[in-house]
Amino acid sequence: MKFKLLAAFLLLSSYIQAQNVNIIPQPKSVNISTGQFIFNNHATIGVSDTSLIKLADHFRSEVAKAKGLILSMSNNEATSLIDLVLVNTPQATGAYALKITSQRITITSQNKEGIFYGLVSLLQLIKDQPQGDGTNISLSACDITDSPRYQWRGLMLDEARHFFGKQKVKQLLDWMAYYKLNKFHWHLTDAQGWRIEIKKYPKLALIGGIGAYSDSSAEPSYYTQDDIKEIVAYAASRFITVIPEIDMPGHATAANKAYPEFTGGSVAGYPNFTFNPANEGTYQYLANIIKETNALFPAHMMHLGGDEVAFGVKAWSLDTAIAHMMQRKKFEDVGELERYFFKRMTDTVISLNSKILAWDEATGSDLPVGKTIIFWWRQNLPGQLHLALQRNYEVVLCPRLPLYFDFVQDSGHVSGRKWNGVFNRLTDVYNFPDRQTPADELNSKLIIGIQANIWTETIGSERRLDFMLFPRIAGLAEACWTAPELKNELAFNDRLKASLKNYDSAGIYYYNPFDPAYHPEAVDFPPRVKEPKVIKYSRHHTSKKSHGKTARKDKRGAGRSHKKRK
Ligand code: TNX
Repeated sequence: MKFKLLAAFLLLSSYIQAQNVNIIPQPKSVNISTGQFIFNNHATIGVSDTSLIKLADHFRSEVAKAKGLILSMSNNEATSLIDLVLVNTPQATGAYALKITSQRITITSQNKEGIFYGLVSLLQLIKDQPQGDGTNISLSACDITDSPRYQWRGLMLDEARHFFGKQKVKQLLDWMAYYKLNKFHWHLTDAQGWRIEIKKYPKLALIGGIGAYSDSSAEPSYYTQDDIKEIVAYAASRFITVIPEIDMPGHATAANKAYPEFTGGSVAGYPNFTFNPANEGTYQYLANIIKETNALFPAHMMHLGGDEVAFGVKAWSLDTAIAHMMQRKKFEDVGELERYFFKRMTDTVISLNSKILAWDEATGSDLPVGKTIIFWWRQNLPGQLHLALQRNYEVVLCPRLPLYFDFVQDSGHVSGRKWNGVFNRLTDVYNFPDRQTPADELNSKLIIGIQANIWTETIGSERRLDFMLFPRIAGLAEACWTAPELKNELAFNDRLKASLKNYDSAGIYYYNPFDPAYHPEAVDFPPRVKEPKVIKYSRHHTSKKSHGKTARKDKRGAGRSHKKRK
């Protein structure tokens, strides 16, 4: 009896083993059938359309990297073992079907994105399997159909605070593609550094590029326009759109270091934080920057920031030229001036036929519906999300909780942010947005997707960047892609556990939530011991309407030192 039970157990467990289809993000439907496809050097690839050759090539090089198998292209579709087929039936962008039988593998989609994602799923299945005897990898026969929940599946990297460079960005794009993420938001300018070459204003990169958050005299680091083109092309071949962010009118210290004639002045803790709204030259200068930048990014989307202007805006109230301008224009407060500034610059973006993207502060500026995407980041101000939807703006959800990856992810970690003690565990990321967002908003068609943001004040090395990103990026992927009714955290954890070996073989220094001691926390800048809180009365932040009601509620912004804010 005992023996029979054991045999039944072994049979069952080998059956379960063979049944594993470890794909992250979880596809829409997976049906396992009987049989195995034996994958080896003989597996030739055929395409129904020459436009798919590049995708096949990409897949071939990934398989060669992962398993050392060299696949060849077949010019005869009938005899190829892996078929990529574009079909005419209408489908969502990115949707695909992947069918594995013992004879053949077929990927079909109506669009190239879909074929690409089908190949990514296949690659994940291949990577999941042990090599077998010699070079044979056996894949369970199965039928997968899949399509994404959201069309915006984003990741933002802040390279202004710390610069990582082309190789790291390419690696990041590889992993984004691996997880079917498709929007790379590149935060290229901020107070601590300007990271994009602008030919008309070379000092922006040469002088504005000096320094980093942890070292104000670090040698200039920035991307040349050729670098940018290279990255954009690299991303495009992985179906990732790159969106540059040129932050204005705040977070402008680095630019103002290079061209001080356009500074909006300084206040304690925020030297030259804004551009000068009373200097007509500022608008032309920024318009030229926007034009040059826009020409490098074929997506025709520009993020103009627009966040946290309140930090530097006190300097505006102290400047006589700005005061005169406000009188002339009959502006009631600096908030109105801020909106005027932002509107002018966004008009420039629109005149170039590009969409405007901006942080949720911009919800109050009268930006054109249909051409604006609002990034809701202040989770403590749900009213901003509500307002954006009410005004019919498209919205990307990227609330600090749980989507800021500069936040701590484990109670034992010391470096990184928390919000009143709350931080961003993998489970929080995974369960977003369904547990956290009110149903009527969640169901709004205007929510086009979600995005995680990696701010890098505390991240100065690739090792720590990895540590903060992996495996939360996997949780993000499933939050972005998988239909809510199919999400199953236990199953996700199993798939993730099984795939950690891929991080190991890629040399990724990841946080292991199943074994936190596996890689100790990567700390680049040991946190300073906290000073006791002193609550000061700050006239600027508690008074006036620079941001209307909402800003006043954002208490984190008020009266604290720069490093602790936001
Ligand atoms: C808020 S999100 C910021 C960034 C900081 C980040 C740190 C946003 C629009 N502004 O400037 O780097 O918090 O978590």
